[in-house]
Amino acid sequence: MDRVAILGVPMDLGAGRRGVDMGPSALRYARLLEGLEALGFWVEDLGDVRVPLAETLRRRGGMAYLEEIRQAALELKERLRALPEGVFPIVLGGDHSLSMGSVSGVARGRVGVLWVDAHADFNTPETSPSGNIHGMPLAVLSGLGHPRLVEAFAAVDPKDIVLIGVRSVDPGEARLLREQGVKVYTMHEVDRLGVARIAEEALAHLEGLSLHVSLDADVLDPALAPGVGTPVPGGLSYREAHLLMEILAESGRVKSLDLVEVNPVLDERNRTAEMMVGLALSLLGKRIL
Ligand code: B3U
Ligand code: MN
Ligand code: MN
Repeated sequence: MDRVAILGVPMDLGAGRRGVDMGPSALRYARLLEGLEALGFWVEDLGDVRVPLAETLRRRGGMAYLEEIRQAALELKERLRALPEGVFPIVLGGDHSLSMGSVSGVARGRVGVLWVDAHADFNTPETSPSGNIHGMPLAVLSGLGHPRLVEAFAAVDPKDIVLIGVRSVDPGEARLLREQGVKVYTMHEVDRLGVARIAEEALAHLEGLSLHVSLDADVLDPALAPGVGTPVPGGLSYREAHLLMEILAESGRVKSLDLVEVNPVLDERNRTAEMMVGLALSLLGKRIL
């Protein structure tokens, strides 16, 4: 039977607002494990990676949490590395800085990354307007940014990255994306081409590679997913998001998944977590008929 491992990272140190540290609980409460079992998977919840609480640290905000974030992401990386091959890991966040650990942890050789997000997360400390590390993980994975992070997590060729759903990019970040040759489908392309065409182009662009999907809840329209720290209007609809997951599932090439940036403090009756669990199930093969 196919195996899934669930691993939580209750971290909000990379975000500008508190609350995404409760994301792993909210996603579990939305019955992720039961949903996967109903699909026929053998599921093991491995619990959470240790992350210090912001209140226990004397420093406040942004880059000040660099070492704590690095340590948590490193622990995630090691735990993913230790999983037997063939186990499908689902990482529950937590802010998106954890994906430095998830992507580098699953990268056995070359990996294609599908980063599904309202933001590009391609800032460096120099280009970031906020200093928040959750705006930097994709740059770090590509080898750009703070040396303490790059030496620990650089793991992908920027040409093996496809961004989908983007609608908020900082000026220096936009320049880096262009320079590095990252493939970006903004909401403009989602509207013009449709999600089906984008999914097929993305799969062709990453031809021959195993894939990691990093799903940021804020890619969804905030009307649908209000439980996020940095909502941006004009996001993916319920139907677009599910169709994207279904087409990726059909490819049979997706080997790992992050569900990040769910903020239960800002949510309405856990609907954002429920939406994310539904998308995970579609990505793992759930069908209407
Ligand atoms: N690009 C901005 C905002 C942001 C990035 N990721 C999230 N928000 N969630 C920044 O702070 O880097
Ligand atoms: Mn993100
Ligand atoms: Mn985002």
